Amino acid sequence: MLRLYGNPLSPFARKACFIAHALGLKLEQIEILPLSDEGFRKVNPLGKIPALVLDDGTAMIDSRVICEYLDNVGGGKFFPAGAMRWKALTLQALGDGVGEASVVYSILGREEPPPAKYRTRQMAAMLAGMDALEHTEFRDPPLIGEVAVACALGYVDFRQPELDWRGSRPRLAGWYAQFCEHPSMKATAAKPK
Ligand SMILES: N[C@@H](CCC(=O)N[C@@H](CS)C(=O)NCC(=O)O)C(=O)O
Repeated sequence: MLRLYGNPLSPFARKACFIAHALGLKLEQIEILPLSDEGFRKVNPLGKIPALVLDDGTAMIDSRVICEYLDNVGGGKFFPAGAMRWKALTLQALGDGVGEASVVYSILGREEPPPAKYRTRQMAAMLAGMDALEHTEFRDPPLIGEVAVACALGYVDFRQPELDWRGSRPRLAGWYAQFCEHPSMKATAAKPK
């Protein structure tokens, strides 16, 4: 059994859950909040989710490694070979970067007072990243890049609902609305508690 430490809200954990769902792989999901779980460092010394633990105790960390491993064991096609690979990995890095900026922006917002300069930098990364995505040709069927972008946008909607990113990015908004219909997006959407 594959054990995934994650949280339904994390855009990075969602990537792994999306790939597993799309490939019909079963994951035992262990829900944690990494910032308040010091014991989790035994699994991932960095204290970040997601982390995947195999039957033999091997731990894998970072969604990029975990997603590629799941794709490999599930016989998937989310990580292509050849020239397409670098495009897909670059798009994954861009999507993850938007997600990471959104995560950090929201964590910094909880500080008193919020560090304005560093938050502004995260917001700038988020907005410029989405500007670049407005001009991206997305693939169908999706590769890992498309999955990363969609998980990041879902997280931005959750954490920064006031951000009208769709207004000036109609192509990205249209693509995302359509991608949300993917069965694995529906299956991995965080449910309100
Ligand atoms: N590059 C990592 C990023 C993972 C990450 O930043 N996860 C966040 C949750 S969304 C986390 O665990 N944060 C806790 C911390 O930074 O201490 C990945 O792709 O897995």
